[in-house]
Amino acid sequence: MDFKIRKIKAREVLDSRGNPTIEADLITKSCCAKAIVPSGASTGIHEALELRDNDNKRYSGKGVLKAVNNVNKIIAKKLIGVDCRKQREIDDILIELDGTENKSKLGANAILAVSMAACKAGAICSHKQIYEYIQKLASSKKLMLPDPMLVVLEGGKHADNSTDFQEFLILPKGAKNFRESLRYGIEVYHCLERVLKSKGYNTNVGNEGAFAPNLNSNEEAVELIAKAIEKAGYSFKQVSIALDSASSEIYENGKYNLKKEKIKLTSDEMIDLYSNWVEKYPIISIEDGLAQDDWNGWQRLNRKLGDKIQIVGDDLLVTNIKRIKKAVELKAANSALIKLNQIGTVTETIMAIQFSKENKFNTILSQRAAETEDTFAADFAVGTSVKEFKFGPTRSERTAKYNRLLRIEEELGNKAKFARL
Ligand code: 2PG
Ligand code: MG
Repeated sequence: MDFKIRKIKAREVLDSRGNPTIEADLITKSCCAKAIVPSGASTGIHEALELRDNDNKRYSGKGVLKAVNNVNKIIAKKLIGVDCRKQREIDDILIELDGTENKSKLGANAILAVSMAACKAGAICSHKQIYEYIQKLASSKKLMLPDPMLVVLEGGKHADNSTDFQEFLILPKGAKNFRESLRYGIEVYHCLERVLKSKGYNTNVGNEGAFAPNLNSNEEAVELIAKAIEKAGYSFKQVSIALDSASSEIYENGKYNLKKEKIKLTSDEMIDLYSNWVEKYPIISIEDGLAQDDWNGWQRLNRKLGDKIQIVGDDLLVTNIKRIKKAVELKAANSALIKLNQIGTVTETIMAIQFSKENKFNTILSQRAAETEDTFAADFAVGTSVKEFKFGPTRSERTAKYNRLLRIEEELGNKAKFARL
């Protein structure tokens, strides 16, 4: 059998927001795999660079032909002849070829498309499911179905005229397996639709398939979701609430601008707001509660709430071991959001998960605002046995991942461990 990479070919395709993104095909004599890269809306400044053309004559400057060219002309040449099952070697070559701290030469989008395609090809050539192959790469003890974490109401950069905070989520915790958890979550989502309608709010959805009504305040979102959970017949033990404030986006001159409330809060006032909400509502996780470089604020937030709920770093940590290490040392968070395209290779993402787990951080694999039909994230979550899986509940680019997880759960039968149990 010949597992050497013979050809790599990239092209420009579209993501779920109708913007260009990059797809790469990787071909050996024995197999062929393709991967598409997602893209963020509220991108953190410490993320690896997503290379765009900035040519305003095409797609308002958002084209990715430079990244495509980097794959076809530069990356392909270096990787031809390398065994596609050598994920680490491939990723090391990609990192070295780029040579920059944030992958700004070749583009993290170009690099990740190839890294993911190599991983899929490696699985096919090894006659393994992608999740099993990743389990080996990640030396995970078990294959685990994550807890679904569903975005049910969104605002911020993901929807106009909605809340300042970007995401309001639900975490079904009371079910005995993934399938049932997903059902709990979807039932609450549909109940929320009815609650919103009954109050005269619109039920159009934002980037991630969550409702984006024009509410009177940010807190009203939490109230309505709590109502929907009860109306759906669940207790707050069975289904609880999570937030992603994405607060780097509302951080202006040292204060957090809550336009809905017409107030600007300091870090300490934000921490008070969260503490108050955690007392009043069944909130068990807060992501990016403070801005990406407000390390002092994060330390105080984690000191105040970190032994009760998840304090999750997204823009703060950007799936980057160096920043996760800093958060561990400073005790600035207790959970890491993980996004493959924040760091740019499969190997570095796995290392970020391993490091987080070793340091007792919870790990949450997350979608981007712009997703694609690629279901790699579902296999990746099971293979690396992350604890939670943050994806919006509707629209095919999101349900594709949930449907893949349902198939994996069925396939694994009794072998499937569930994060909850
Ligand atoms: C986030 C993500 C995904 P974006 O902030 O967690 O929900 O949004 O892709 O816009 O960064
Ligand atoms: Mg986030």
